[in-house]
Amino acid sequence: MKKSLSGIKPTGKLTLGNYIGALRNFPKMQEEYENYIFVADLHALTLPIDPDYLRNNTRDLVALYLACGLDPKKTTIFLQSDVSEHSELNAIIQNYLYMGELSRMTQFKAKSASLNQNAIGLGLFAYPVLMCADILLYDADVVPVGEDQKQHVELCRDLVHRFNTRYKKEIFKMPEPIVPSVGARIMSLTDPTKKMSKSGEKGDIYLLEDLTSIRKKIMRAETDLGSDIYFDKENKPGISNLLTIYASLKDISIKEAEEHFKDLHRYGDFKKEVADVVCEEIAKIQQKYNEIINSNLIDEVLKEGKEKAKSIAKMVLTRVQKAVGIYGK
Ligand code: AQP
Repeated sequence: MKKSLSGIKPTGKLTLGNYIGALRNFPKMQEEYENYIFVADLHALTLPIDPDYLRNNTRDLVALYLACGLDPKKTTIFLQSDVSEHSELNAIIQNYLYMGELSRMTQFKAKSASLNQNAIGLGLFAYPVLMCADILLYDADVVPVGEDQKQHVELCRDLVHRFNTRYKKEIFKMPEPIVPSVGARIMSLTDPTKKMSKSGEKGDIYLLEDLTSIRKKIMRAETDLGSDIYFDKENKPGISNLLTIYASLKDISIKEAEEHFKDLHRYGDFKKEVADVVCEEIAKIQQKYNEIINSNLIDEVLKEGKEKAKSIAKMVLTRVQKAVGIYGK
């Protein structure tokens, strides 16, 4: 059976963007793939974060994984920090990636732009190295991600090619990014030229947000002055973003969504229908989340996930250690 692996950083409250671009697609993978989903808590340390906030977000994220349909019998759910092999593999593969290519990563450039240039953490710069370790430790065939993470998976592919060529053997499996055809980049509702992000502001919709507040944000979403509803990212970024959200949640194409709204000429009516679909989906998630968040299920799932993940990760790490010449392996 082919393997799929993905994860999310517990850096803040999960957004509708995280859900549509990534989380919503995770349970689909468990039907066809041996599925590994982790909480990227070491990655969460790449920018300053309050310890209690990180701990709470971690628990929330596991509860949301379960509430969104991940079944621990079909998916190995675990914490990155629980499997020390991630850090051990990171220490080896960092020698096969170059500072030039890491400094060209779009996410690094975006996240470091607003920082004091003399105090950019090494972890932020080296983020994609650890991400390569995450992927390669489980021999993942596919990695479902939103558009912003695709570049990191491409870098991982370069590393695999470089490493396997150097050791003249298939030490690492070549991973493939899976990016949703609709909804790979959901934008902020107040500024549809910016990505909706956990660390964003009032234009973002959170999975655990009050439904009335979500509805208000959608009704106030930034749009153009026209009245026709069609997809045009350049001239109608706000309408295009709402159409994308609608199409993703309805599992239809953008064309089908345009067709659905073609006779509607009032943005207010359009927004109301989008808000209905979003609130209906989020209400279901919140109901399940509330059942899970205070139960023992979270720790049980993580304990079992840790054991399963560790057994695979150990095997792959040993294979790599042998290949590079670590004594006694
Ligand atoms: N706006 C988005 N639209 C579609 N997909 C998105 N993803 C994130 N934002 C959007 C996808 O969600 C997954 C988890 O992301 P992550 O936690 O690894 O970090 P990120 O990509 O940096 O996401 P955020 O929400 O923007 O986090 P912060 O604010 O902490 O940096 C990934 O698959 C990502 O593509």
